[in-house]
Formats: sequence, C-alpha cells, structure tokens
Amino acid sequence: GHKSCVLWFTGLSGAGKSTLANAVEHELHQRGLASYVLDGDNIRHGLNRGLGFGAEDRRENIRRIGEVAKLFVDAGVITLTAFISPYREDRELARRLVEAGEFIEVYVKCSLDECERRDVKGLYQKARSGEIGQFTGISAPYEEPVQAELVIESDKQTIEEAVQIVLTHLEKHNIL
Ligand code: GGZ
Repeated sequence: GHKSCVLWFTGLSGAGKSTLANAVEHELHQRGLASYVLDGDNIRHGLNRGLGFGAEDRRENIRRIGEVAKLFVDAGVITLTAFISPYREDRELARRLVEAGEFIEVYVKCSLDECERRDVKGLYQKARSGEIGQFTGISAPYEEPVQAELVIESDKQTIEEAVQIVLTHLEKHNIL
C-alpha cells in the first residue's frame, strides 16, 4: 500500500510546475495509485473563481487550496498542487494542515530571465508593459523556499530527470 501526501509545487509563472505535476501524476497513475493534480484550471476557474492576484486574494487562494489538499489526503489520494504560492507564510500554513512528513514542498526553480524568455502565454510581456499589474517576479514578490524538500532546476534538468527525483523521494520516504 502507499501513504497519501501533498506534493506542493511552487515557483514562478512559466517555471514548469503544472508540467512537472502532471508528468508525476501520469507516472503515479501508471502504477495504479490514486493521485490528483490541483491547478489553476480546476481551482481558480471553479472554487476560487472571483479571487484575483492581490496579496490578500493570493493568500485566500492558497489557504483554500491547502484545505482542499488536506481533504484529498484524508481520502487517501496523492495530491499534487501547482500554484505559484508566492508567500512563504502561506505555504507554511498549508504544510501545517497535514501530518508531519505528509507535505513535500517542491520548488520548481527557474530564473526569471528564462521564464520571461519562454513567456508561453505572453503574460510577462503584458506585465512589462503594465497591461497586467501585480505580476509575480515583475511587480509582485516571490518568496523563495528556504527549506523545500526538493528543488528542481527546470532550466537545467529534463522533465524525465525531475520526475525521477520526485519518485525517488517518495520511495525513500516510504510513501510509495
Ligand atoms: C501571476 C498571474 C497573474 C499575476 C494571471 N501574477 O503561467 P500561468 O498564468 O498559467 O500561471 C499564472 C497563474 C497564477 O495563479 P496561481 O493561482 O498559481 O497564483 S498564486 O499562487 O499566486 O495565487 C499566470 C496567471 O495565473 N496569472 N495574472 N498578476 N500570475
């Protein structure tokens, strides 16, 4: 059997959080494990519709996601969350909602330069021009994790390598 846990991916927009979370989820699914990705598509468009990107709304966004993740863990699901979650304190609050060892913070580290170069959705350009305000890394803060369980350097490691690092961590800690 396996234990459930939260894999909490954090990092800048465009760092590759969702891509990595989905790749890990795919692998867990292949192994027949119950897992689920919470991301902007299923949370910000549903439960958290109406929340914006000011500091208070981001805090409430992350607070609710932490509570939902806790419920999924209670239900026995390996839960992967992919949100910028820019404030250290908010990530710590989410961590404290589950048992010690059940919260695995994964910092998807990527330089702002590289995120901006990728600019998959053209949002950095809009942030630079002022069309979008309070944009993380440009006009809003990102507080780097100081003690993340895992750090993935998405501008240096392949997605396959990153998936392997996450799975190895889960095996080492007897979650898989
Ligand atoms: C940051 C923004 C903003 C602002 C819209 N700042 O690359 P994306 O598009 O798909 O990921 C970003 C996403 C961030 O939502 P989160 O819920 O992860 O943020 S937080 O944890 O801080 O609450 C980006 C898009 O929404 N987006 N405006 N101003 N990202």
